[in-house]
Amino acid sequence: MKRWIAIALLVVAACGSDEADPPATEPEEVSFPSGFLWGSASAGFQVEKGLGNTDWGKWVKTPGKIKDGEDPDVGGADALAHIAEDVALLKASGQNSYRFSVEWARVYPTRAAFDADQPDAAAIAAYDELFAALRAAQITPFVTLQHFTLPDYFSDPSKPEEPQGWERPEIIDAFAAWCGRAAARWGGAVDWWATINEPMVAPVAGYIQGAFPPGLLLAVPRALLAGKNEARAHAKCYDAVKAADTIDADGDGKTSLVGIVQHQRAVEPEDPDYPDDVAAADRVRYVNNMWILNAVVRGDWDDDFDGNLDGPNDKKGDPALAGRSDYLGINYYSALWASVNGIQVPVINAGIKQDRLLNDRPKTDFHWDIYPEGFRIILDEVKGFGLPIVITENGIADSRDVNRARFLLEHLYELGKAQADGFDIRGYFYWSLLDNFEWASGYCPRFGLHTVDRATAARAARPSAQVYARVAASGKVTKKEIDALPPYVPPAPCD
Ligand code: IFM
Repeated sequence: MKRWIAIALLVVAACGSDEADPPATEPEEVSFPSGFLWGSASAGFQVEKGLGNTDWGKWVKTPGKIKDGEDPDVGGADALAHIAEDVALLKASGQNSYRFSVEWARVYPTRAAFDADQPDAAAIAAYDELFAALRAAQITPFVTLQHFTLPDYFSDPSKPEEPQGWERPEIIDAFAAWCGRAAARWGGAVDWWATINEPMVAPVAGYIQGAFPPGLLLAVPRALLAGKNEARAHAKCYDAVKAADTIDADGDGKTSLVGIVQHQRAVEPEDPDYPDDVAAADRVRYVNNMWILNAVVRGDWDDDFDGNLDGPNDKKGDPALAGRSDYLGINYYSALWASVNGIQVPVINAGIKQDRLLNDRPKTDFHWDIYPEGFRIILDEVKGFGLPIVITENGIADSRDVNRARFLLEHLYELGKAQADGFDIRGYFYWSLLDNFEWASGYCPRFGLHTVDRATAARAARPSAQVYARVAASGKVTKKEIDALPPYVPPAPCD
């Protein structure tokens, strides 16, 4: 059915009805429990320098791959040289937790060093300094073990025809070894571990959309292989961290909480009245939001990604995978449209759009919809797993800081309502602490609560950092304060 006919029918139905539903009452205030993690997130490659020995380090040097040829080694935040300053920013903006990654390739710069377990002394010293500074400031570290980058001795985008990173079978045990060693070294400082950040994003962006290394288009079988190996690597990493980290870092009775971090989109059919688009959205939602969680929580292995467990290589409740997430790390930003029009991704048989969606929602500088209500949609999808949830990322590209306060409060309000409705949400990490290197988009989108001067690396708080500080201090968001904020204004895209 065409969209306008459907709208007309809805209008007629509404006019003809005598009994309108009473408007749903929205709480005046939502609140979060004490002990809630209030933090922000970052990732090594996006804020550190000197990671040229990674797949991304090579990729950024490849002409044409990054907007304006930008490179984190030039004009970046250089976070490991600004540890005290960044910890002070966390403190000043009321945060009690910080999510960041420790970089495998920094700690083991070469394959020989990795094989011999000879970590780089300067890398260890830098991360030790960060852990010590966080401890002194009573800020809980939340540590990601892999955030998109892989050492170049496992992933070399200059040879895209060869199996890359997650496609290579040996990466599974190698990654588990890295996880175990990191957990043994820093387990005394860390209780919260995240294994792999956004395991579905890297294969989709790298093998289907061509925006991440190895830069292939529609190479779906290779993408799916990478995704499968990430699921297996996550499970082995989980076991390795559990075995190596038996220290309760903060004395709360828990030694290590290990989880996976998923990027969930509120997946919608481009035309909700067109059954083929509705079916396409169901397929995309399943592959993007559910496939890997089914695998590592329930052990349900859908080898051919067809949505059932009837295939010859499918498995129900595989003990090598099941039960490998103590919490679900959820990154939520926005909506995604699926349709049977446009370029179709084979196997999934759908076209996907996440930028410039043609609807009335306000947009970010990155052309993503601002869609706080979508938070509840993606939370409802994962409720059945029965696990605690940590919002490991949520944020807005907003260089002028004109929409961030409203974005933040509206999303936290939705989260607070979900919590009141029984969701067990343990923390919220705003993306990001600082403006940083946004992968293929370079320094263009500005997600930070703090700006970073490209010439001097000097940081400065944006006004929204104080809005966040106020919420973290009170543990509350009220409708009144949201209503008092100016409405969203049109974005200022940088591209
Ligand atoms: O910057 C990224 C981050 O690395 C992973 N999650 C989404 C963020 C914004 O695109």
